[in-house]
Amino acid sequence: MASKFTRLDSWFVVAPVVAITALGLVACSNSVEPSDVPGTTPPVWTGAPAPLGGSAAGGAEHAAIDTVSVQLDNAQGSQVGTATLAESEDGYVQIAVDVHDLTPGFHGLHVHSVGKCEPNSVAPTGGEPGNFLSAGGHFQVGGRTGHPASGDLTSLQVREDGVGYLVTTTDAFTLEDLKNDGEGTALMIHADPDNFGNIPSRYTLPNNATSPDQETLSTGDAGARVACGVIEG
Ligand SMILES: [Cu+2]
Repeated sequence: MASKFTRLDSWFVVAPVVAITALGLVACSNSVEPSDVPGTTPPVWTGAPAPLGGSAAGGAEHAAIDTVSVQLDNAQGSQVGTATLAESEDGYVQIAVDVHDLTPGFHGLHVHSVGKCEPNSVAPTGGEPGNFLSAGGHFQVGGRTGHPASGDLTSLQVREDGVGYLVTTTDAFTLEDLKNDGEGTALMIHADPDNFGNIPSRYTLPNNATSPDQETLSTGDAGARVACGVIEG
C-alpha cells in the first residue's frame, strides 16, 4: 500500500511541473525540493524572473557563455537605462532592457548598424542632422536585406511611471555579429511604436502600392530616436 501511494503522489507532483516546464515559465531555481522519483529533480516555480542566459526551457545547461552590457542614454546625455545581451551555448541571444524616465507607451526597439550614439548627428547616407542618426539603419547580418531586419526586436512597453522592462530572445544574430568586425552596433529606442511593416491590405496605400514602402519596411515608422546605447565592437 505504501508504495502505491508514493507512486500516486509522485505523479501528481511531477505532472504540473512538466506542464509548466513545457510553457517555459520555470525559473532556474536554487530552492529545489528533493524528489522521491529516481532520476528527477523537479524545478520549483519561485515567481522570480529567469536568470540571464536562461533559455525558454530554463536550466543551467543553457547558461550564458558571453554577455555584453549596454548603457542607454537619451539625447541630452542622461542615462535612461541599461541593456544586457547574453548569448547561451545554444547560440541564442537574450536581450534584457531595463529603462526609466521614458514616455509611457510602446517604443520601437532595434539594433542599428553603426556603433555610434551621437545626438544631433548626420546619417551615414547624409541629410539633415538629428539625434542618433549616425547610428545608421537597422542592423543586418552579413549584407542581408530581408524584412524584418536582423536587428528588429520586439517593442518596449513603458509604464505610466516611465519605467519599462523587457526580456526577449532572438536567433537573428549572435553577439559576434553585433561586434560588427570591430565597428560595433547600437541599441536604439524610438519615440513611437514599430508597425513592423504590418499595414493590412484593406488600407489603401499611396499610388495603389500593394505593400508598404521602403521607409516603412526600413524603419517601422517608429519615429525619432530617443535613447541609444553602443554595443562595443
Ligand atoms: Cu530603430
